[in-house]
Amino acid sequence: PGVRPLIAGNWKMNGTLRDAAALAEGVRAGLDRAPNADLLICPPFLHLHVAAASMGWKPVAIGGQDCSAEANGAHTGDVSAAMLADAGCGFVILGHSERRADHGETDAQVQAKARAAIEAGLIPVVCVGETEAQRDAGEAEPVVAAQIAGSLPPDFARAKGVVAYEPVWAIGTGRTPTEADISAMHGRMRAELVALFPGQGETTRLLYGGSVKPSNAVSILALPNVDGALVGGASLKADDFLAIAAAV
Ligand code: G2H
Repeated sequence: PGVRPLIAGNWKMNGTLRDAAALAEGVRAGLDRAPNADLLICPPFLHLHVAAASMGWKPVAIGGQDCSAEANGAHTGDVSAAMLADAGCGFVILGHSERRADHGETDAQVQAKARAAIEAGLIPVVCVGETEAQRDAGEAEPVVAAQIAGSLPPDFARAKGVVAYEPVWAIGTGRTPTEADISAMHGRMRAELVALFPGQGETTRLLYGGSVKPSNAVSILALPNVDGALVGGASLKADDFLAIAAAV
């Protein structure tokens, strides 16, 4: 009851235009398997348009995997939030650990991007998560709490922003935290959100991400304060993605 789950597919940097069209069509064709979740697919920039078109431009939401903090102008190689909205996006993933690692994105930069996304009418999906060394040092919760405080702009909850917890050591590795660890972290994140956004943080959607697959989706998605999943590898097969979405 309350928050409708969101199952988001992060396609990362994979596939061809033809693959993107086929994958989007596969998800659309199987939609009735997942009546209890909202679905979101996030193709690479160049594949957004073909994915949106084969989706029929609606039943499944489309998102980018990043956007610029700037509105327009001399920013070679960047893509603005307004361009994503114009291409059919309703969402954008921001601050994924791969962008924080590959491009040195900081909490302040992620927050600026989230502001730009909201300004353009997009819903930001902001990713947070600790490294293995931080977890081993017992710092996982304070690290994630600091990322939340630093990466979310003041109007984040009002704009229906989504937060995804992705422990860096669980991404693409096949390893997942224990259910107790996920519950504890999501409980802490909920408390941080309620403190930051009283009256709104209670219903901010909190996704879990990191090696979610059909075989672990039922147990992860049943945990308290887990309002959906951000799925990488398993979102590249329509059947697996739909099986995860059917698990809520
Ligand atoms: C974490 C996740 C999706 P995967 O990056 O964002 O990827 O499911 O492959 O671990």
